[in-house]
Amino acid sequence: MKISSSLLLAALTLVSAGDIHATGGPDKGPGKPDNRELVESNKLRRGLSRTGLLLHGVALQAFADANGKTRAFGTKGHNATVSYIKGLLDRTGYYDTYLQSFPYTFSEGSGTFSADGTDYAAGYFTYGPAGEATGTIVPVNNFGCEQSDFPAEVAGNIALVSRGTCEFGLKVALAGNAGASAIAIYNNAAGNLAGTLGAPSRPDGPYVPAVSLSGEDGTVLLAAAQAGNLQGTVHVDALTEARYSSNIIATTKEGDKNNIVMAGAHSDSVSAGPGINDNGSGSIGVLEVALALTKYKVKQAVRFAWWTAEEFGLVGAEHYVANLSAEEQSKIALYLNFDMIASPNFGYFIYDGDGSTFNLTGPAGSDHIEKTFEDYFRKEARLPSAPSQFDGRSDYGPFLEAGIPSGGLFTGAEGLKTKEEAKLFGGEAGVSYDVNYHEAGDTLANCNVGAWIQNTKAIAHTVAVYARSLAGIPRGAGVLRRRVAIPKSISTNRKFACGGTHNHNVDRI
Ligand SMILES: *[C@@H]1O[C@H](CO)[C@@H](O)[C@H](O)[C@H]1NC(C)=O
Ligand SMILES: *[C@@H]1O[C@H](CO)[C@@H](O)[C@H](O)[C@H]1NC(C)=O
Ligand SMILES: *[C@@H]1O[C@H](CO)[C@@H](O)[C@H](O)[C@H]1NC(C)=O
Ligand SMILES: *[C@H]1O[C@H](CO)[C@@H](O)[C@H](O)[C@H]1NC(C)=O
Ligand SMILES: [Zn+2]
Repeated sequence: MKISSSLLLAALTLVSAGDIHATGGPDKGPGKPDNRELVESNKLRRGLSRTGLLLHGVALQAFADANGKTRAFGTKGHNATVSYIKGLLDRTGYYDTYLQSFPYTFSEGSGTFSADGTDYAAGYFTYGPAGEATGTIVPVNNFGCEQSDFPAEVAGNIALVSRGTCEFGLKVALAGNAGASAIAIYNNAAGNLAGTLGAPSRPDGPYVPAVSLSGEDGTVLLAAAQAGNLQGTVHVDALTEARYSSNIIATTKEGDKNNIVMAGAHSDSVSAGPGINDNGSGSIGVLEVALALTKYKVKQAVRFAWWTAEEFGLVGAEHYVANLSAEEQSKIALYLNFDMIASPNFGYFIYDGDGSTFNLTGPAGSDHIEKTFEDYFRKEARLPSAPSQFDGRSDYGPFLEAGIPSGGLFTGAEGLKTKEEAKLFGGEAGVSYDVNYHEAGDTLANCNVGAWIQNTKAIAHTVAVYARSLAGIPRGAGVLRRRVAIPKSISTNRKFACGGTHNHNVDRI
């Protein structure tokens, strides 16, 4: 699909004139009877519009284009996204909205690496310091997770170590302790590596300039370094600074605020790494449902959230949950997460909340949410679905840790579609769910609009079901919520797909 500039103009004109979705809301004018009905799945789904999804997509695209091609947190493109979403919600009069603004350390950079005059493709680790170093490339023993793994010769030289066993941040800090002038970490499997040091600093030692290398290059370099006297140069350019950005929180004015149905997505895109972009399908799907809901009454209050800084590690959602008192947490009946919902080679994946497939069971009620989605796909949409690993590595993680039942949808990322999945969903087996992702070109053309619409309908269905009734979700004073620890060993390695925001930079190990 080609999005023309006239469609963009139409989108922005419509949006600023308030022509889309401005009809809902409790304020129907003086004297007019309020004849709105209780929300119902079929009706809410009929209120969704394909044009709405596409127009919001065009708007977000325009914000990115006008602001250095990114909507990463801490940039004007992200703030424009936040203003756009909040503005549309406020116009309905249906929600109490607020921006939860807070500072977080922003980091971006790039790295180069060469050895004996040959350049190797190198990546930057989020939070790595800038700097340049030249010296002998010294292999580190084991995985560089113990100080004793670093031989004395790394002092003043470049440490070379494999990914694995412990966090990148620990390897870099221990290299700093050992006096290394820089470190190169190579992938322990084929392919490139990118990740984060996890925090701007850590107590184990000082960071030194760090670059990532592919598994293939790492193997070649290790052999050459072991053969003797391999000279290398590491160069890192980096910017690290505190930046303010905002979560958007919108709660229906109506409904039981002691039993809140919550749904969220994140509003930031990744920063402009090579070939990395985001098209916000999850945040737009949630927005479209939030706008359609304004025509109806709700029994339970419904709260929508658009999180900031997911790219930097679920920061917005973590900040939100950490800032809730225990009482406020207990008022949230459940949380629904929508992140990547329009991957081009998609599958309809539902978080495995009951642990039946991936053995991580959510707080009681998560099983019910999974079943609600499954039943919807099977009986209403008449579409296949499959379970998706429920690993807490998106914005629902902090909710699981707080014992709040959670669920959500996912259309797949960099993983390869299996033969069975291709039979089930169509598309190509042996190809990534997001194969088009890295191609430059039209944003919306990269999204599977059909999957996007189907998933947005599934969001609407689930919101409608739980806004009417919390049957199946344990509630009440006697209910003890089981907090679920997110296993540290799970490394998501998820690049994000069209509209997604799972970022490779989230990997810490
Ligand atoms: C974005 O919004 C936040 C919160 O209002 C503000 O503090 C920050 O300066 C803004 N950032 C940019 C880049 O405009
Ligand atoms: C949440 O943040 C607000 C504003 O910073 C603060 O006043 C409040 O004490 C925080 N609440 C909790 C429970 O952390
Ligand atoms: C499932 O998880 C539990 C708890 O983490 C663990 O004890 C058990 O061994 C796991 N089972 C399988 C089949 O992986
Ligand atoms: C969406 O992705 C395309 C390419 O895949 C990119 O050009 C565009 O800037 C992205 N849009 C947004 C809003 O991030
Ligand atoms: Zn994500």
